[in-house]
Amino acid sequence: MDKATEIPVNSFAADVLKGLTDEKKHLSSKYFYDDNGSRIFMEIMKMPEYYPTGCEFEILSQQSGNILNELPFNERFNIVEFGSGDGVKTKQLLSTFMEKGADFTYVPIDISQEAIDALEKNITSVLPNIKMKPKTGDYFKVLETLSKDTTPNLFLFLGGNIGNYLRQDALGLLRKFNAGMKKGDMLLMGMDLKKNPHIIQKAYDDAQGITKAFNMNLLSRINNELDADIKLDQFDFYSNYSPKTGEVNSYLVSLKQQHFHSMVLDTTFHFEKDELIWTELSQKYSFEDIDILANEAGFTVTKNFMDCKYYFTDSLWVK
Ligand code: AVI
Repeated sequence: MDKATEIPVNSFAADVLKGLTDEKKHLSSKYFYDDNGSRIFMEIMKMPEYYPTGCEFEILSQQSGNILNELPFNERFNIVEFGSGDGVKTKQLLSTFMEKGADFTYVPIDISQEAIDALEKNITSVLPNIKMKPKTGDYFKVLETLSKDTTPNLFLFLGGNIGNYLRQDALGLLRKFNAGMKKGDMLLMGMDLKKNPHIIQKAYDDAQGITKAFNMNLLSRINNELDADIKLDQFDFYSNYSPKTGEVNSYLVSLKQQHFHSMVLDTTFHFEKDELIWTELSQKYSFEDIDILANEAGFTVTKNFMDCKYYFTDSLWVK
């Protein structure tokens, strides 16, 4: 049996094997978020250089009343959140909507039951009267059930997560969201804006090395989960923002010609000196880019809600 058939498809193991044997090496940023990586990401969100979290918090704490005013619903509606995380920012929107007397049910969706349980506890401790129907599992299965009932929906996809998808994949995901939505349903998209390149560069290459540790965690995962012998100090981290394309691309860099072996994959991986492993795309958008993406996915942009520095937008779209 060859290696490709021995290793289950769609697993970390299969993706590492493919990513590190392709001509241009790559590892997906979706694998950043094991327990350790999620902890490092929390640290990133607290860094002064990493502005998106604070900007989106500001938007949702100060402008949720304006967001509510833009919703065309005059009956009960659902607020459906994809990948809800810890809910710190969403809480701002939910509490304003409740203060203003909006009649809604909050439906957070996450693949992790643990994350959903923590979120429910967190939200109900401050908003005990909230109507909440958390769902665990696949976004699209939940969308299918929601599209069968006539209640209008406001969908939330916050945090700038769309920027971590390649253009075609982002479009594919948004088209799938669109297909599961009813005419008149709304989508609030967190999107990071193009800005002074120095600000973006610092956010993804901090002096303390927290973002480096976030990326290096991929190599630790390979060592721990795939029984490998990568020497972590033989790799560095490099991240670059290109104002021309709006892309931040992040990489691990091999500091010398070297190899490592994984017992689980039964494979030795070779690296040239200075060879790169591409780890992440974080796309930044202009308002024109946002319009084009929304239109190509079947939406119209209703309004953009920005922080006071115009660094980040929660962009409200209608189907
Ligand atoms: C989760 N995602 C939106 C973050 C971003 O800004 O692309 C992940 C991240 N990568 C480095 N810093 C933060």
